[in-house]
Amino acid sequence: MFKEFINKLKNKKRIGVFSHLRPDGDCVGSQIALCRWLEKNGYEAKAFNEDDVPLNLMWLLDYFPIQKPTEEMVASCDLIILVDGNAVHRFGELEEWQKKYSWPMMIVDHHPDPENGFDVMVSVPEASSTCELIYKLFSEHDAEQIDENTAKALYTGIITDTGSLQFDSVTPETVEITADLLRRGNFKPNEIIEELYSNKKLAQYKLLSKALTTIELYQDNHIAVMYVTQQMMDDTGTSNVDTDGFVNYPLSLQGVKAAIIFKDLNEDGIKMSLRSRSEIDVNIWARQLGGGGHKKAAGAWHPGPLEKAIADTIEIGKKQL
Ligand SMILES: [Mn+2]
Repeated sequence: MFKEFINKLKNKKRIGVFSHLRPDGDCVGSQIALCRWLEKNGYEAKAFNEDDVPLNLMWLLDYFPIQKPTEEMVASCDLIILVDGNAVHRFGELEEWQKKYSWPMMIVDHHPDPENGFDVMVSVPEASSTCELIYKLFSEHDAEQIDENTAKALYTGIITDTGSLQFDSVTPETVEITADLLRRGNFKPNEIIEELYSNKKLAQYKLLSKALTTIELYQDNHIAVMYVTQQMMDDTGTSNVDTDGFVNYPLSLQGVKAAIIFKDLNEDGIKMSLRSRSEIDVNIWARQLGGGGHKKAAGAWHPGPLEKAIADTIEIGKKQL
């Protein structure tokens, strides 16, 4: 899987590794593990993201630093690798710089329908996570290079991208990989879960309680909708990042096939996250709204207002039922 990838690195020295904007656990985990692999194999790796790493993932930065890129810093790279995304515009200003510097570019990713034009693509839409792919880079090359910190970074990405090994993207192999990471990393699952999830603030639960009252069912109770407004966030002293995981509440209602959370962020518009636990493909759904993602989890933006965003989204989703 990584033969061409490894070949392409020959005679290169400085490698810039980008993860997508608004990074998640899979992004950060795969970026850090890949940078550690590069450094172990004689390359000079730099990890970049324009956005801040979420608070519950900050501990991973002890294993490899992620910096905000400047044109100057990236200009000196010989090659760029993108992880957990397959369209350059998902990586911020890099898209503009690429036009000027035309670095060779490779991707390692598991989102469907990659953009054309990459020099090497390790694109596996069936994979549970990009971290599962980076694990394979190690195992194809030299599994002994998976040290304790790398194991924790990879484990984090697999856990966060699979809802703690609950999604249908999880295969027996995914579970075998996580077992191997536990062994090599010499840690217990709860150590990572505590870092990731046991850090809720009371204010977040106050916001959740408001959001729960907005749940409505559509289309014979197959589609569930929940929303959060800027006012609700202001009243509880929370922000957009505090809505993480909220969509799982409408999604777990009996009989619901897909759920959407709408976040009304005033002048920024309406941000929505779509989730499916059925044959409904929310990637197709989100693409019709100008967004995208995976079959079971996708996102999109709507200019608003909220009522129109909900009506338009239901109208599109109806066709998939
Ligand atoms: Mn991912």
